[in-house]
Amino acid sequence: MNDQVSLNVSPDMVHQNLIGGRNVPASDGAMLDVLSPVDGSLFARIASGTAADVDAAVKAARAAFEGAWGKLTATERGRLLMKLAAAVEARVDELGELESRDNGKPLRQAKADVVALARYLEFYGSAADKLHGEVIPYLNTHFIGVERVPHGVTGHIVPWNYPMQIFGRSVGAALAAGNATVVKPAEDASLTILRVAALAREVGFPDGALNIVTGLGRTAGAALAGHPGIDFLSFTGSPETGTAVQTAAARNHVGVTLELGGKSAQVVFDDADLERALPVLVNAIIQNGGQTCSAGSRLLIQRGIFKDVVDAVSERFRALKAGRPDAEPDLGPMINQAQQRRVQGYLDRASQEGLTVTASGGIAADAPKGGYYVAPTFFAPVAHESLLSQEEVFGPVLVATPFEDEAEAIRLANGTPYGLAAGVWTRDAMRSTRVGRAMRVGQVFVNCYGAGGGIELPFGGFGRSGHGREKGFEGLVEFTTTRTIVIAHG
Ligand code: TXE
Repeated sequence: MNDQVSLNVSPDMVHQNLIGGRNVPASDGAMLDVLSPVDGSLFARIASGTAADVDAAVKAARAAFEGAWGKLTATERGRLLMKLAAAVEARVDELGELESRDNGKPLRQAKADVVALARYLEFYGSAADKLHGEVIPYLNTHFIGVERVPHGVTGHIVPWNYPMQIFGRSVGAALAAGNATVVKPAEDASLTILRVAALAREVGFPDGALNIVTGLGRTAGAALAGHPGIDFLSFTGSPETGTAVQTAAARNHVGVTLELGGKSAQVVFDDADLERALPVLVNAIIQNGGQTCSAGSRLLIQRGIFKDVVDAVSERFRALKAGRPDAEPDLGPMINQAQQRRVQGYLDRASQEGLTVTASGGIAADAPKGGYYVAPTFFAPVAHESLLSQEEVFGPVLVATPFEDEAEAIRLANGTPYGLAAGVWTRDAMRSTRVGRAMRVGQVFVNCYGAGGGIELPFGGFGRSGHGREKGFEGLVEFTTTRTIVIAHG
């Protein structure tokens, strides 16, 4: 029967928080239902964490930081992370299937996320003992050392779109740097993070180094953001919640990295290699159903080739299908009904603005009826000022806007409140460098588009896309601060 999705996971899994190395229910026993976006069915139950749970987790982390975890050398921490990387990598199928069911990602993408998580853990594990401080020349009578030290206890509020990757880049870096961590996964995608935390215990992480409190943002998330025992916060999610998290952090005078999404442009000049560009341009918005912070959601196309590119993109869009993740569709369902309605709301408002759909894909006939599927939709031309050009839809919706020349391309690309990523397509090397360097974003891709990939590459935003950097060595530095030691010796 079409509505039956037979992924290899138990339908009645019940998950508890992980606090101080123990699986514990929420302090008041409350649970949340986990619905699979694949078919809307009840799939698992997780603890609905409370402020008391967050408090217990922060205390457990502090005890670990001051105890067994804090006493490890950087090399020992690194080795544990490498062991965890190997344990994750050995479970690509299991974790991939769990993620696909929980989050709705095509199985292929979910497994790619597992591999990326293993790579993050490996990258940060191997970097743990390579984060060196400095010696500063000063007075001849003094020796000055600057050491990189962990913040202490770090809080990590993780969204649902790439749970494993975002856990890897944020928690992996924090642990490598020596912090003890408390993680609040998104209520819609907690299961793989809980599983990875269980693996961390199995490979020998000391109790309390990694604590997980699942639950709602407004309760568990807010309690973590505002907890006075947290020394640094990492948040990925919406700008609105980012503001709340940063405000809470400010009350405790602690730093925070915020990654808040984007409205990233792909700038296509008339000398671009279109054969190379086209599949990438489409994939950049379709990957993960457009629920990617660095999705290439705006196409800026030079006027002379505008019609040709729009026709070619339209042809590809018409062939796209959203469908059940185990059938390897172009895209799976949206994460939940709210997100499905949000995307539909943007499409409705676009039509009220007078926009007509240029091309759309479909929903596969065997997609379960209760799932949160949305057909990919392409609009061209769309005015730069319109809602669809300015706001992050976080769904499979692409807009195209023509430009005349380089100056206009730069103005349009930089013309939203966001600034996360950009793509530049041209065969002119000088222009690619000039335009690339004019982009007010954290990552620019020339004749390619990473759309979130790149474990080694510093990543983060300008403006409404947030601040601070994760990924790469830069991400490791972010989870440290410095201590300067001045030693008089003469
Ligand atoms: O985000 P939230 P939502 C964008 C995207 C999407 C929109 C809404 O445009 O359509 O945000 O998604 C926790 N204090 N992105 O509602 O609320 C929450 O439990 C502390 C972009 O899911 O930001 C979850 O763990 N925490 C994005 C996390 O914050 C709170 C990824 C993200 O949820 C909280 C996701 C609170 N008051 C959404 N309220 C990206 N940058 O990739 C919620 N949370």
